Amino acid sequence: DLRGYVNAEDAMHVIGGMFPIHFRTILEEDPTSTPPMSPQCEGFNFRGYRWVKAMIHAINDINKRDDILPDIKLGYQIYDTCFTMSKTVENSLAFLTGQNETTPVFRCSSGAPLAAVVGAGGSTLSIASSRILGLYYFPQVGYASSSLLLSDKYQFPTYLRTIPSDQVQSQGMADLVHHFGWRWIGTIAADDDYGKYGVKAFKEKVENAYTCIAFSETIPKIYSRTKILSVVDTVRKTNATVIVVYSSDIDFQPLMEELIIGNISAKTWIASEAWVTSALIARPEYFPVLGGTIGFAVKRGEIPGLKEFLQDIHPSKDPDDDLAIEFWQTAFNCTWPNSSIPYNTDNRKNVTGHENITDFSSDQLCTGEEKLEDLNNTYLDVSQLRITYNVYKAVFAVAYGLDQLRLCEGKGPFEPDNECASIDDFEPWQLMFYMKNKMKFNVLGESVDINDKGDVYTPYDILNWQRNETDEIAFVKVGKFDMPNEVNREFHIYNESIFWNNPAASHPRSACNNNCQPGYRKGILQGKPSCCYDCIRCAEGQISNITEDYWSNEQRSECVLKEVEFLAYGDALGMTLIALSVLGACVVLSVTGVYIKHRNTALVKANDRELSFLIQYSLVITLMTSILFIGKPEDWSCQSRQVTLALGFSLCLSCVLGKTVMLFLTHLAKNSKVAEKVRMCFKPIFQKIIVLLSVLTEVGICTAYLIRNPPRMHKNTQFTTLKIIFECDEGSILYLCVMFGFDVFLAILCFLTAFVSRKLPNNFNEAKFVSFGMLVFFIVWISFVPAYLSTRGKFKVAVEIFAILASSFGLLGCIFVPKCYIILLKPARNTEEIVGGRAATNDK
Ligand code: TCR
Repeated sequence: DLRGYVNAEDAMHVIGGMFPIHFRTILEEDPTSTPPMSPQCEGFNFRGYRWVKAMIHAINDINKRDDILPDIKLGYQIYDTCFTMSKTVENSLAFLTGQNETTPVFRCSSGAPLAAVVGAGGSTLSIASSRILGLYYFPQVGYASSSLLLSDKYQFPTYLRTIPSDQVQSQGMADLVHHFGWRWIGTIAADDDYGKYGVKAFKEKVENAYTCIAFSETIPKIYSRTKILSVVDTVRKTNATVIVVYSSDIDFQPLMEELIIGNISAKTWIASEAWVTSALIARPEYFPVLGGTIGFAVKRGEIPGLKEFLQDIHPSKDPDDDLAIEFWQTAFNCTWPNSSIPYNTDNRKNVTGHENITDFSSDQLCTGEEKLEDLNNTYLDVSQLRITYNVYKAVFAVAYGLDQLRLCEGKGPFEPDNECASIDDFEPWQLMFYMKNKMKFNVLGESVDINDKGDVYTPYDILNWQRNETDEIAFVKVGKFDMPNEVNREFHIYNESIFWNNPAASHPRSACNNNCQPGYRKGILQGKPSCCYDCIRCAEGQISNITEDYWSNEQRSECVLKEVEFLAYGDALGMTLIALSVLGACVVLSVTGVYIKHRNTALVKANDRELSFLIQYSLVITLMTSILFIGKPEDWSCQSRQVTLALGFSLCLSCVLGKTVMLFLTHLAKNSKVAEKVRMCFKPIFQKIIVLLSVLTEVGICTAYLIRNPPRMHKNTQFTTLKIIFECDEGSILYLCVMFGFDVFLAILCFLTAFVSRKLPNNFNEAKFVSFGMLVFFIVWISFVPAYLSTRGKFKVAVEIFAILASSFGLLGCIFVPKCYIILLKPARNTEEIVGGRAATNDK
């Protein structure tokens, strides 16, 4: 059993301490065959030993000072947690009961009351002990437990710490990952409250649409080779090149051994605080795997006099100081004469390479002449005092709390009558009162500010593992992360000074798959994280995001001008249609020619010659408007085409109406005297007035249309992404309907009047032919509507031109062809007698 120094009998207050001086307990073969005993520990931890020394050094420093706790001597009582829960719980109970069932490793007190406890190293241990100590409101200051759980003051009301919570570190790691654009990250966590909650916080902060977690592994707490090998396997198989490890060095080391055996390289490791500067991991032989590691380390400090204090150790100084002997034996690999203290034992089962109980004790005896200066060992390395510095601060926090309690005079905070607690005799919870409030003090010129959650916010150094000239690992500071409070943060990194451990020695990429090549886009993979995607060749036109006039090229990697569609003059269809309308116009003109030549014959003169010429003229107009429909639409052509067409038709139909109204009146006159009177008064001028009024009405409608909401040229990309269809947006559909509706109205009037008088024999059955022509007109336009609505693009325009041509030809054919036939081929019938009713229809 191990005992500490006993001196300083005048110590008035004792500060408890818990440190991992050994790595593990020795597992009992069959624990029920003997009475229960506190297990033995093995695996000497130089680093933990240094922390212990730092605590003692801090107490010595405080005892020497006059400004803090003058005339009050502090003592200490330090236990070894052996990095295990059971030992820690046992120690906590010993602190509370004062019963020395377990012997403290260090003790410097006269049995004075215990004021507070510094420690328990790892989070799991702090949590376990804090649950017990918290019951009695016993103050506890942690120096290395950074798990976020400990910020919860409902569960851990008396826990304070001098290390920032892992919220800060996880945020820093997430910022680092985002800074380098890594999108596919593996995580490995120790199976404890540090690893699990650290990784959880990291995941929450790092994950976004572009950044995903490739795998999450845990390192077993109790050594198991199979479990470790499965982690190695995952690391080997993954394509993530960046791996975050949240673990203490002690837990990580067995995995590290296997990674070396598995020869896994070209990964960038992100180290958490607990192993980034650990001598256990930062070994030259691990460099092939771990070189280039980037890690977070809490702020470094210098503790004056610590180096000398550490060096002031020799087994012969105190033959009862078992730890000094064990230290000496382990450091120099020799056996101290007449000592029964074992060292370098390893009782783990199935450890890599060696089996069961092995004893590495050397036969060589220690001489006591060994030189500490020659020793290259973490214990003496004071270049990276980070956690050690936290230990120092933690001791000061307790001292500062005690000092506050001492300073209370007169009115105090405690019930029942606002009393002060006496420094000579107080309860731990009374000290807790002072430690909870306004914990702001100075240690070695640095201000320490413990907030109401018991947390501190200190900056982190970002370290990079590089090799120095002597082939050792150097921790090069490549950046800084500071989070002075929950919201603000500052992240700086000096990219150039980073060493990257990959063949290219360059900043690695980490993504689930390669970036999609130009011409490919991301496609979701079912059941995979959003960072893993398929590269799918872009569909037609998908690159086009610059302007809609552009279209993807063959390779889909750049934009080319989109194909446009409209009915061009050069098109076969366009040319045919133009030819047809020109032909139609020629036919009409030749009819006009015939009419002019035979202008004095009865047939031409019958029923108003001028109207016939106007009809011919308007047919030329309507036939020629089809030319406006062809060609690339422009605003002007869109506006003129429908209007011209409507006006052409209204002129044509109103002239026809002028004629049929006269026929209608003649028809009526046959049956009634009144109608005969009306007909007699009806002068040819009235026919022209009908025409004028109709055309003026239509002009009015057209003008309103053009002013209120005219058609415009429109690039239609909705219908098909392949092309842009150039078309006319008709503006106001209402006006359009009114405009053509008026034409339809005229046509219906024509038809009715003509139909009623169809039996009239005069004018060579003009009424019959007109009603027939109107029927053709209706049929064409009625069938036009569904055809028009169901076609797209240039064919839509073609359908309309067809309708125009068909109706014009229909009118031409029905009204003029029979007459020309008589004029040209049967001139004998072209006499006034035969024309018949001449006097009736034409008052000349
Ligand atoms: N927090 C760890 C333990 C730990 C540690 C260390 C152990 C930290 N830093 C350095 C050894 C050395 C950070 C925990 O469990 O909370």
